[in-house]
Amino acid sequence: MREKWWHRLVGYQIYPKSFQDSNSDGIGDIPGIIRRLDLLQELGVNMLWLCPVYKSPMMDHGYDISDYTKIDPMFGSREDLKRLIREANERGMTVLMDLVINHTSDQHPWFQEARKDPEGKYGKYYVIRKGSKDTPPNNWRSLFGGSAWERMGESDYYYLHLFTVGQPDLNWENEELREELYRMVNDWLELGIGGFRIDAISHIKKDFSYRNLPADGPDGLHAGMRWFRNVEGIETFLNELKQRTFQKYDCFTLAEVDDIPEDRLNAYIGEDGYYCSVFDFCHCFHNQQDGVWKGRWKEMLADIRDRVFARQAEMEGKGFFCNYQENHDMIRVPDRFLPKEKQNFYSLSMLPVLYFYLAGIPMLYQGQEIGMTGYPRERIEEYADLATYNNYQGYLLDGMSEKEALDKINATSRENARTPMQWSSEAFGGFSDVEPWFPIHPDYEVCNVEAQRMPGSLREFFRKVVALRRNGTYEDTWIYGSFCPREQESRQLWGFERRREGQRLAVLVNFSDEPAVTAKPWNIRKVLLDNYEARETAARGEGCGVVVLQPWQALVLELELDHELHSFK
Ligand code: TEU
Ligand code: CA
Repeated sequence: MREKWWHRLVGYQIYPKSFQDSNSDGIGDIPGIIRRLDLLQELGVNMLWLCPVYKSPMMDHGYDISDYTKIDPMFGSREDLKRLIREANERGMTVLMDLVINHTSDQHPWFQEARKDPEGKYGKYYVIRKGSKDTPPNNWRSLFGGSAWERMGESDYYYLHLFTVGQPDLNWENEELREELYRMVNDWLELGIGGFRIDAISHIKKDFSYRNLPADGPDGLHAGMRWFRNVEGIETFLNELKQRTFQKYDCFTLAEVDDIPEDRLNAYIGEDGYYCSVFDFCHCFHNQQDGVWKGRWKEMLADIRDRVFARQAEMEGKGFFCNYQENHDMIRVPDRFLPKEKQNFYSLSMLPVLYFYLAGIPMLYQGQEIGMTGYPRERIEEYADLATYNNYQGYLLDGMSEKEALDKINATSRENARTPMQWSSEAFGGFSDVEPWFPIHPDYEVCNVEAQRMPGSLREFFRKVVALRRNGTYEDTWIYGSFCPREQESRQLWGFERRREGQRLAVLVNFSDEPAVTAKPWNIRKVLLDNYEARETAARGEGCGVVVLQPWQALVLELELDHELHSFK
């Protein structure tokens, strides 16, 4: 595999609205991010992905862009962004912006023009179709609930919005529009960013080969994914986008694409793929609080392991997934993977070890390093997100009581991950000196960065996890080493090796609350990381024997090279 600069990235996602306020308006901003750069450097990451900071009416917190060329004044100015890029670079970090080009805001001047003349130049920038007074062009359901179509005034025209009603989908079939987008993308790259996280890009091509489908819910609508996700023909757009923009800058591109069939992985993220990397979605819909996994967290983690390992095998030697456990669209991982009563230092510290040493680009989300969790609300009005409201309405329509619907929202809403960052035990967690736009989790008094800048804390453990991933002695094996699953028969252990000439590294984690013993001997040369380090745990076997693990014990190991090295695979 040809080496690339971005193979060495370890990312940290920032949700700017909730990261750090610098001008006392209760909203996080770019100068606030700059103020916290030293702490990010201390954590050890070398790539920052900023969720959108462009001009936006904030119907979807910035994923609805009304001017691609401007920074929203709420977040600061173009000068602030330039300073952030410079200061991040000085600390060895590169900055990714979010690229949202499946849709704009309905406040974008293009859409304002389209409203006036749906058949005119700008009407052709969007996906507009004729329906009739009460009947939209088809019964697709928006990804965020309700019809995906919105009527344009009193006319027969409807516009498509796969996301909120304030996010009309762009018409990628229109070359003129594509040219505008490429120009814009190149302008941002000229500013010196390291690349983009690319939003919802799997949806840019739509297939209109049907009108209505049988309803799949009480709302009479149909989820329609296969007509607007990874649709045949999207490849042409993706190739063109890459050639006209990213490729010229050798930038890092990380796309949000779900459900790529194995036979297309190479086209997507192979050496000459459309993108450098894509998020691996394979665990995203696992939540021990909800759905099929309710109350079955151990089985769930075993299932996640099997899926992640299968994905690793599919990807071996082809390219790089981005591995992560949290983002701004999911509840926090302690709540998703572990019941409340099982959340403690040991269980939380084993979580990053599960994914940081897999093949791919590891990514953290703000607050993950201190173990932030969700803040269940008592009233639906305490949520701010439109998608969350739509889901709530959907649950009521499905026959749930208000209490049941709210419980489900508390257990699943993506807004749980969007509470303000907890920096210190000061008022409002040091996030702001005024009431934040979205209430901070009351546990900030104990769970905060300042309290965890000391030995034995979760954040310190995350620092070690990152440092070991970037340690020059092992880094090439983490990046380019082969992947070999181990202890796969176990329902408690998450074990694998990474091998490269002259080096065998391994991860061995007990993801359960009971002690565990390996089935096979592990030929340990050196323990590189152990979340029980601070305690006496002589139980661990060294040398040639089987390994006994404490509940939640997470080990990163260097193994002896031996004759088995070649026969294992
Ligand atoms: O999310 C897109 C989204 O909701 C995905 O789960 C989508 O269903 C997936 O692409 C399916 O393949 C992104 C952002 O992360 C989210 O915050 C925004 O609200 C959304 O796009 C709209 O911009
Ligand atoms: Ca602010």
